[in-house]
Amino acid sequence: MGESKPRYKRYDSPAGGWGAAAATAKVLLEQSVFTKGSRALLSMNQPGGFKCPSCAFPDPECKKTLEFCENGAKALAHEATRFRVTRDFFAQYSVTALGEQSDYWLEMQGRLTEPMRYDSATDHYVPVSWDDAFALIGDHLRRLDSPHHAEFYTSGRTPNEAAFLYSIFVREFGTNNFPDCSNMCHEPTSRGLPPAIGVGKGTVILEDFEHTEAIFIIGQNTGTNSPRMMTNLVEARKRGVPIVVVNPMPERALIKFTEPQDVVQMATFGSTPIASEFVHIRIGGDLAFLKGMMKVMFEREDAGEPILDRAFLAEHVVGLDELRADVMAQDWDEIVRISGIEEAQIRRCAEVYIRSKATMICYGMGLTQHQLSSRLLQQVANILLLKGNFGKPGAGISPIRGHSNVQGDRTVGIDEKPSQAYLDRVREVFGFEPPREHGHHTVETVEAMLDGTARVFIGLGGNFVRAVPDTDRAYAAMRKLDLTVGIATKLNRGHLIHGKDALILPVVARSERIETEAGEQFVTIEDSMSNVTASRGVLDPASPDCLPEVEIVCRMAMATLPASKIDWARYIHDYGAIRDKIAEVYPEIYAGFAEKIRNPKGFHLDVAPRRLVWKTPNGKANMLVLPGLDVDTPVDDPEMLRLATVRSHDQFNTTIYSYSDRYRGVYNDRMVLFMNAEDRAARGLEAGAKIALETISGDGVARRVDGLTVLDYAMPRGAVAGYYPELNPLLPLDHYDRISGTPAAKSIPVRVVTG
Ligand SMILES: Nc1nc2c(c(=O)[nH]1)N[C@H]1C(S)=C(S)[C@@H](COP(=O)(O)OP(=O)(O)OC[C@H]3O[C@@H](n4cnc5c(=O)[nH]c(N)nc54)[C@H](O)[C@@H]3O)O[C@H]1N2
Ligand SMILES: Nc1nc2c(c(=O)[nH]1)N[C@H]1C(S)=C(S)[C@@H](COP(=O)(O)OP(=O)(O)OC[C@H]3O[C@@H](n4cnc5c(=O)[nH]c(N)nc54)[C@H](O)[C@@H]3O)O[C@H]1N2
Ligand SMILES: [Mo]
Repeated sequence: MGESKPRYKRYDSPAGGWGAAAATAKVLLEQSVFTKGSRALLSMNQPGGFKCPSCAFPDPECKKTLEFCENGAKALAHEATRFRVTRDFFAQYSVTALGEQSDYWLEMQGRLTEPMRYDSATDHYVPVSWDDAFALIGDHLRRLDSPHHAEFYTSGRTPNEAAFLYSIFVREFGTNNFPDCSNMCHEPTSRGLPPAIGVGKGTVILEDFEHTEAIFIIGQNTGTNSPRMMTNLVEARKRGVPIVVVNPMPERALIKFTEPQDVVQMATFGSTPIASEFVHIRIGGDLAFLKGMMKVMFEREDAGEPILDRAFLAEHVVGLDELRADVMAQDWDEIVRISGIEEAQIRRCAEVYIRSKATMICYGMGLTQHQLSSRLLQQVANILLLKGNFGKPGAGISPIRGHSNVQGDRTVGIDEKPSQAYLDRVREVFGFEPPREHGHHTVETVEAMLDGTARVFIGLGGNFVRAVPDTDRAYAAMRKLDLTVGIATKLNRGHLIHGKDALILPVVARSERIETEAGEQFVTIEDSMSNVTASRGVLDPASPDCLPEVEIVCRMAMATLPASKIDWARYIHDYGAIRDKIAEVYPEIYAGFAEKIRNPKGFHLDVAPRRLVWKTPNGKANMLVLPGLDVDTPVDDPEMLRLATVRSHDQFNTTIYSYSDRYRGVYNDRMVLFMNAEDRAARGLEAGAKIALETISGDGVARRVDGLTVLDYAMPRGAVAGYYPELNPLLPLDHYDRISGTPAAKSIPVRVVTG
């Protein structure tokens, strides 16, 4: 397991293929669920089955009986595991002893089985009844001087029904403090795009892959983090569609991929090259690259070529002249210097874009985790608008979301800055006056913990302390609280870094059946392309003492708000009644929910720009200008390197499946730093040297991570990468995008220190 010797060996084969098949078999065996897991895999993402608990990419229309995805299989195997964390386990280990174990070890202990309460006298978690657990939560919440002193976190695996009720419960309690994993993820999409195109979601649907003429994939590691999308990319490539990949790391699956469903490729060890053009961008160089492409377009238009979609621009768009002036003012030398890309390659990419009559731009954390990410995404919208790439097949903007229901949670009310119109609907439908002032996002939540105003933290899923920036400060912040509650499937660090009182509440997982008095219930999920589908678990719950998330939310509400007029007791049993309320609060998109969800393929929520309707204040698509070429504050220090914290192929966020990262050639080690060999040599380091990294920041806090092994890797000069969450101690809390609140986890200014 974790203790094998580190090995580093370049991976030159295509991604996918037999390696992926072998990895799937291995994880099912490791979790002792070969038969059960394989059976469950057959109903994953099938009509009548459950939705994959891993990523948010939609299902390919049930074309194949088993849509093979190695990382979906890992997520399922870890959820369906035979291993259990019981009361005996907690009796054996004190919380201090557990705190010394690795994240990987904690994960491998298996599923949580009964509610536990922290006992400070013994430093152990001890069993507690569900009734007492809810009473404790109610007591703490009712005792607060203000409802704003509690923080209600959501992670994106929570289904719509539970998230919706949670948003109503917390608002009736009296606050909009909804820190959310989305605040660390695609929040720049949710906040940056609405002023531009009127909606904070993607406009592309799966069918668009069949009509597109060019695909750009910017800052997203598809083969690892949304592997189902590889099928669409392979199909597009086979049709001859150009794919431009923009990334500081030459991610293996985006270079060459063997489709595990393709019998011929598998048998002949064949593969499909994915990227037709690989753009080896410097970290944070995307704004310069995009402006470079737009400059080519304006230059050629000025020279008399009809490049822009003039009719579309005239009818739908405001701000063309301002955008043009900004782009034309940029100097080619600066564009090349900051992007790290030669002018000739930028011109080639522009040519791909200009020639295509329908282009989609897909992006991930490489674009969203910078200090100016929200405004950077507005530039992505700008370039699409220039050629009218909205409202037609094969075109549009496509944020590749993270957690399987992170988009859905936001749609049904998990939002620290709710609109007044939405709050009015809540008042009409539920008959209480919701709080009107904005609540805390993730960074503000940590700040409120640090300054002592936050007293209670409730985590509906997730692993907050491990996911947020500034690990050491976050731990200290969490330990100041009066109560911390972890509603979870698995034991994680967040349960061990806790408040004076602490609860661990185990839930029924996505792949498991939910039986209530009213019979079997299903939940619903919204994927990254706004499709809403039903999810029905097929396995037995990990333990009879696990509760569904819906019931936990209802019983927290009943224990906290005894005078509430809302029929929480009914919602515990009848999920259809919850969906009826969702339809009442969101009639525009959810009218007829009960009827529509009967379609085994689900239904698509309206995304107005697909119809060329712009829900912006002026009713138009707006080209918004971001001056300059930098998306992160420049740092004047010759030693400075930009650090991107990324995921390995064998983790799901803070859950570590193994210490290896096959496609990047790293085995049995996560404490590595990917660096350009010349940057290494310039620092007088040998390949494989052990170093420490220190953050460069002006706030007087020392941030350092020791014990990193330097690996020569095809990184651009000045750019380094390493793994999240191990490197989160280097990420300063105030290094974030001011519009969205998203920590700039892809651009931490660091320097190497030795000794
Ligand atoms: N198996 C698995 N699936 C997952 C997850 C997981 O952990 N494991 N996590 C889920 C979640 S919550 C999310 S949000 C998504 C995350 O999926 P991704 O968005 O793919 O996330 P990351 O691995 O953080 O990094 C994305 C890519 O950004 C590149 N990058 C770094 N800096 C820059 C830059 O400045 N510019 C550009 N253009 N690229 C840059 C990195 O090299 C990397 O390839 O995946 C989801 N799916
Ligand atoms: N430095 C750096 N930091 C980052 C990132 C980065 O790229 N770099 N990425 C950010 C991103 S994109 C995200 S989304 C966040 C992720 O932050 P979180 O969503 O908070 O973290 P996860 O690791 O996904 O949460 C894992 C835990 O969720 C619980 N869980 C799993 N399934 C279920 C379920 O069905 N129900 C419930 N109730 N609980 C469940 C398990 O107990 C598990 O331990 O991290 C962010 N932090
Ligand atoms: Mo995410």
